[in-house]
Amino acid sequence: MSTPLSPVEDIKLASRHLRGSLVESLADPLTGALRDDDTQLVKFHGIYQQDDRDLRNERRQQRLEPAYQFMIRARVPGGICTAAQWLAMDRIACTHANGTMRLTTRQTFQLHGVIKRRLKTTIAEINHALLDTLAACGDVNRNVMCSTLPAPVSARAEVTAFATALSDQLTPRTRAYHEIWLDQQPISNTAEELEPIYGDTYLPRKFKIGLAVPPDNDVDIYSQDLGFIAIIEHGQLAGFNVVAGGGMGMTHGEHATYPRLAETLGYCAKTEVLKVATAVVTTQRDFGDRTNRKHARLKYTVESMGLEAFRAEVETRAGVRLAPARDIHFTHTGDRFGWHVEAGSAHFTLFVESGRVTDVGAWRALTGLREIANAALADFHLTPNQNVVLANIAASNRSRVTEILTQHGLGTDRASQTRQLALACVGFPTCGLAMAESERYVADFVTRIDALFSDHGLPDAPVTLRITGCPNGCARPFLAEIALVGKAPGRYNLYLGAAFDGTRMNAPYREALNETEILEVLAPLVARYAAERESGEHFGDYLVRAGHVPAIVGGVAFAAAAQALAAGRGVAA
Ligand code: SRM
Ligand code: SF4
Repeated sequence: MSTPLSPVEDIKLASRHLRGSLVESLADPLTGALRDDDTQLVKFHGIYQQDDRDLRNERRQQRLEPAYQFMIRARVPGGICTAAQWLAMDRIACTHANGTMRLTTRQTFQLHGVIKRRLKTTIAEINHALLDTLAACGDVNRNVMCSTLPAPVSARAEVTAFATALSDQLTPRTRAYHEIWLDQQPISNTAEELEPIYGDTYLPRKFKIGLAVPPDNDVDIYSQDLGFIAIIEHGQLAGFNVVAGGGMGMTHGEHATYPRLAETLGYCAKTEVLKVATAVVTTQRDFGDRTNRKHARLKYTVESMGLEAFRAEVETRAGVRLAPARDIHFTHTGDRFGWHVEAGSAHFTLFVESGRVTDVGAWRALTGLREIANAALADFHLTPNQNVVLANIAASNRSRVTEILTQHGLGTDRASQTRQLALACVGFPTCGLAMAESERYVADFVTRIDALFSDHGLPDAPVTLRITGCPNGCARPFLAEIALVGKAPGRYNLYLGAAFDGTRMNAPYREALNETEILEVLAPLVARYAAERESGEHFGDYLVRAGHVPAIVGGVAFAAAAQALAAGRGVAA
């Protein structure tokens, strides 16, 4: 007997291209929630149903339904946004959401706390600002990421244009979004509507694409389902190395799930990018596992098929023979902060702790950035690491931008390098999957780590540190030199030893530690690093070289290391 399809497959199939009963769900005045099946479908429209977890117990005691609210995620290919769009999102956040904007690890905006009866207006207003939310979530290609860091100007613009082209090519064709949120005329026969790339049941699972421009690995290219690494020769974009099969998510204790780095398929010319991407997507559509959503990402498809068979399938479908990959060299993950001047215009990368654009005390990012946008002094490029680049600032406006930043407490006292590099996912109180604090904890934890390195004579050592509230991996924790992954309130699994340039994952090191225990475990390692490191050697590289953790190659090896640790067999270095 064949394994039944996952229930989400039935919901997608019956949905008439993502319509379901969303119109009826939205109109129901008796509940702040959507019907169960519609909570799955609404993700494809860029919306998640959530409830405020800080209020859960209180509401339960009062016999009230949970405080239902919605998270809305925009689609912003490459994170490129105009001042007018920034202003619109700011206004929408303050009118319909919780008054903050959340910049995400995939270069877009999330709004939290939108209640059901404001959903439609909110989505319509986002569209009015020439942004949308279609396919920001769901079993489709998500927001396409692209390096925001300086590179030869014309080549960078060309790479960014590919982010938009890939996004356009892989956007679902259903008119459901326009009918439900934008009141456009329903089509007369949905049975005749075509989804030429996805088909009626879309992909088995979410799908993610990124484009990187070496030596910057700000998009964490090896964490993507599909990555294009720009090959720039003499200042011109020649083509791309193609990598596939990356992903971060796993489940604690389920060793058939694991994070995995993408592997190299080969090199393609610029003209072949869309063909190759479409072939990878349709291969995943047809070969991906639709029975078990925990085994449905492309990384498991590549693992099951084997890289050679996967590459052959993609080449056949694309009608493209991939050439041997070109040499590439990455130097770092994360963003480069402060001013960069190139070709007559200036760019300022602003550190935004955990991507939360708000006003807190003297740090008034919401108001300061609003003032810059109001005066149209810059474009706003959202980075892959929850920060924002104020881009294309005319030379004559530079001093005015500096003045506004200073007046709002932005960019004057530089945060430590570790703080600037740190990532934390959203976690509590909105994420329904969080097991421990992340965004609300990271600032304090970085202070402890900075103190630890300082105590050992290493003030301001650049260390990549990432915290997530659960092992789904939204802040790409398995690519950090130090990662905390939530296990239970106040308890984290500790992972150590990823490469600073994002080319090697970390290794499972200890389980379910509280903060005191984490710092006790780290202290002797930091002491040894301070004493034994080679010139310029990063913490993660040292931990591997000195044999404190193994160099993990591949997702299966990661899972084996996690299993050994859970079974009490320790860390095999
Ligand atoms: Fe994520 C689910 C937030 C990037 C892997 N992610 C979620 C949800 C929607 C929780 C849920 O399903 O109910 C979180 C909403 C929290 C909230 O309250 O806002 C959430 N993910 C985020 C964001 C906002 C984290 C952030 O702090 O910036 C990021 C939004 C990205 C975007 O703009 O599109 C975000 N999520 C990621 C990344 C990083 C990336 O894509 O580069 C990953 C790891 C890479 C990957 O996909 O493998 C990631 N999110 C997941 C997973 C695990 C998927 C898996 O293969 O197992 C889930 C859970 C799921 O899909 O079942 C998840
Ligand atoms: Fe939520 Fe887990 Fe993602 Fe954090 S990593 S936002 S806790 S799903």
